[in-house]
Amino acid sequence: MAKSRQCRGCGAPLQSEEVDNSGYLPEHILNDPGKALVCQRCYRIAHYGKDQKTTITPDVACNIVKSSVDWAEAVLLVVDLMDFEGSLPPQIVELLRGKKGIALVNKGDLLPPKTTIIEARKWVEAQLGHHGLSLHTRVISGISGLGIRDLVAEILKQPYERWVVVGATSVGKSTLISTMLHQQERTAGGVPTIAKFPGTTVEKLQWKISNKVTLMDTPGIVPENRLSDRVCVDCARKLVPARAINVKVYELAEHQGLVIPGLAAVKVEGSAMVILGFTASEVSWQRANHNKFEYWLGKRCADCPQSEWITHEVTIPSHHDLAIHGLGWISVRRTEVTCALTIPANVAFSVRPNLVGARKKR
Ligand SMILES: Nc1nc2c(ncn2[C@@H]2O[C@H](COP(=O)(O)OP(=O)(O)OP(=O)(O)O)[C@@H](O)[C@H]2O)c(=O)[nH]1
Ligand SMILES: [Mg+2]
Ligand SMILES: [Zn+2]
Ligand SMILES: [Zn+2]
Repeated sequence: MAKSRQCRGCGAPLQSEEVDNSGYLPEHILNDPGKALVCQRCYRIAHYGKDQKTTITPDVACNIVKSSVDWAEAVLLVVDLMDFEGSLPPQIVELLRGKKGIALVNKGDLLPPKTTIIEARKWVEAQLGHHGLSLHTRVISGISGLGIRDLVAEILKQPYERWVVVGATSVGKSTLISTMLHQQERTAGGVPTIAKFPGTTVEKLQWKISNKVTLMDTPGIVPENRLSDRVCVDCARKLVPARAINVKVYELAEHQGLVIPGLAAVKVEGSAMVILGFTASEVSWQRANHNKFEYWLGKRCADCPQSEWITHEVTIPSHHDLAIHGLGWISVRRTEVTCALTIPANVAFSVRPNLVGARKKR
């Protein structure tokens, strides 16, 4: 039996008994020693971009990450700049306390040109500091290659040989490793599988980026309160940040607010004002009259788990964002705004200093 062999894309132990389980490969391929071994699911993702449900549960993912962190001498923590709070769940913060390593703020290519990389790095460093993590921080892009050469140089200079790449699902851990392997011309053994929906990597999997340094790819930790993890596979694909940031300025008259149909609504109180709406995925905010909110919220996908709506009273100070984990954010500038935020019951939100645009003078 070839049970000890792993899929080179997602890490699953290869098997030819259960078609619907991870690591499946038809027997004649599995027993062919000459073939590059990737499981059927990875093959379909890579060749047809097919959305294939994950087979890993959040508990199993968390245990795999724990043992990988124990194995490693240093960590590469990956967070998604477009969903910072949603991609830094408390389990990760706990796991990494006291660990040596580097925090990587991925998807830097999606930043609007006016927000500099240095600004974004400082913003993230301050936010990480609030969580008690004082890791050296770099803004990168696994897709465009931004900052990757410098990152590899920094890793190779360190005395550590075993590095683990950790983070929430869909933040771009496997994309980062793949880009490093390409830059180091070490793709002969394949590259990790990348997909637009969460739960792609299902086991730990080692990759060498130099003769000395091994990187461990790991399954994503599943944040408990991120909208993109609370929807069906099709909707998850639409919500993962992968596009240039979409910023729109909305002039709201009295009795108007912003909605993302079927997902969220922000009812703004008070007279006319200007609000900015941000997303970096396939959905976007739209302006709506208060009396149409129910109609827009009712446009839910029938395949998604239907949790109840909860309305939160939120005050957003001037120059702050209201970020809905796994969805997007709105931003106010000169005036404080009070609003009623309606989102599914199991989704979290944060109020934070604004990421994009002029900062409040302190
Ligand atoms: N725009 C942009 N998209 C990115 C970047 N890195 C990753 N992505 C996209 O984010 C999605 C998830 O990427 P993966 O590398 O599979 O993420 P992961 O962290 O390995 O996910 P899991 O294995 O599910 O935990 C894919 O659609 C990628 O194309 C980046 O730097 N910029
Ligand atoms: Mg992955
Ligand atoms: Zn696979
Ligand atoms: Zn859905």
